[in-house]
Amino acid sequence: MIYKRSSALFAAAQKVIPGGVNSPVRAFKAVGGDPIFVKEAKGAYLYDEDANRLIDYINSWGPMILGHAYAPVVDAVIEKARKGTSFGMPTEIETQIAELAVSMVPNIDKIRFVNSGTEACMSAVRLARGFTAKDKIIKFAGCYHGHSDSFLIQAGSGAVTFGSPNSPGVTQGTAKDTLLARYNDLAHVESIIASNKGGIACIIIEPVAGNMGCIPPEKGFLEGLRVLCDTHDILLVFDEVMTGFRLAKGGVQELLGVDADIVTFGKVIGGGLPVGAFAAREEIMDHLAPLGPVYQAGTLSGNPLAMAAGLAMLTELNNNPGIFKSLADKTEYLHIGITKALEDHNIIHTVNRIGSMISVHFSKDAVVDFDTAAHGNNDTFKRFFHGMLDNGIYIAPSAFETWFITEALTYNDLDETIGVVQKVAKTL
Ligand code: KE4
Repeated sequence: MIYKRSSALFAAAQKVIPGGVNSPVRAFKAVGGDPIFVKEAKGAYLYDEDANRLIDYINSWGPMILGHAYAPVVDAVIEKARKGTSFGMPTEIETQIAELAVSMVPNIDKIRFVNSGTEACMSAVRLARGFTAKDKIIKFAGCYHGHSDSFLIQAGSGAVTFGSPNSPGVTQGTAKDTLLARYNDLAHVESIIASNKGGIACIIIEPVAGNMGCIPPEKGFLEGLRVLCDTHDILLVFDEVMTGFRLAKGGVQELLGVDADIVTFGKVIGGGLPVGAFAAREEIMDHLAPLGPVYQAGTLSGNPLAMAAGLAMLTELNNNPGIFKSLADKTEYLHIGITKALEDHNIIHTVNRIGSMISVHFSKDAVVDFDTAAHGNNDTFKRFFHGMLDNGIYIAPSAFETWFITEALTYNDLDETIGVVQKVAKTL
């Protein structure tokens, strides 16, 4: 593949945008080489600035679940834009999408829209702290909830599990209130709760992890968290920014039958425009300003343009619930094909999959948490990534990401992808 124009655009971008990108993962730092600049996209395909066609397995990191430039979403945005893009005043469409989301997702009575998944998770934690009058939170190593200070915390000295900042600019004062647990390790969570009796406001988790590659919860893990939260008066926050409206109409709560107290959303809920949201039962949500004392606000929150995209997207998904099984079937087909292609060439690997989320790990161990995800052979992954890209397949430019399947993919696209894995496997 030729990437001349992308490289030239990247050189220009770096002069005026830090690292040439507006979000670090796009810079290809984990895989090397210059990032691809996209000119346009339609359905399952990206068209880059060098006129290469790429089958897209990232789909803007999740939002494009029905494919790029999906007509009902595009038409809704164009129609709404002609009537004004933002007023900073209430509009009917906010109520319409709120009513639809509440009807689709279990255990929520009310929802507040914001402009990103980060804002949704940051606000959810503030709400949990305000509602419980407790300061500490438990998060899981390898789970990503956006770039709010409370989340940019890495495991401190293992035993005590106190976090330490994993970014300059995050203070020790903030880090001390974030406790780090191991994903899929209920006993570890229990020990942290025992060491912080009465001080934990919430446990925030990706109920299916997507930021260590795709890691489903082991049987009983989420159920165990639910029991611990009920026993110790802790709120359970499901970060469904990735999984919401993707793994089922009602997200992981519906798919796996575990109830959360607060749920956060992003990505799909905005149909490709900047929308995040957080939701809960009424007694929790009514703690939010202007009703209650927990402050949260945003100039463009609920703006008509983003709401139009989100409403069109959720309406399509709500009216066609068969889409979720179709997505899962396509992902299973891809899984089987990738596994056979890599096994044919004796490539040590493991594939994690649930619903329309899948990831390939070049590791012999089962990938069940951050540590085992880190065991993957990153050099092999880099060769795999570039081999796929050079043959027209765009997968996540990091081994610590999940792929996102779009309904726009045909089985021919899947067969083409599997064929490329066969070809690339020879080079690994
Ligand atoms: P945003 O602020 O990027 O909209 O959402 C943050 C977020 C929160 N929770 C989960 C589970 C997420 O996956 C994300 C963002 N996901 C990353 C992909 N790993 C977005 C890609 C990026 O950072 O550019």
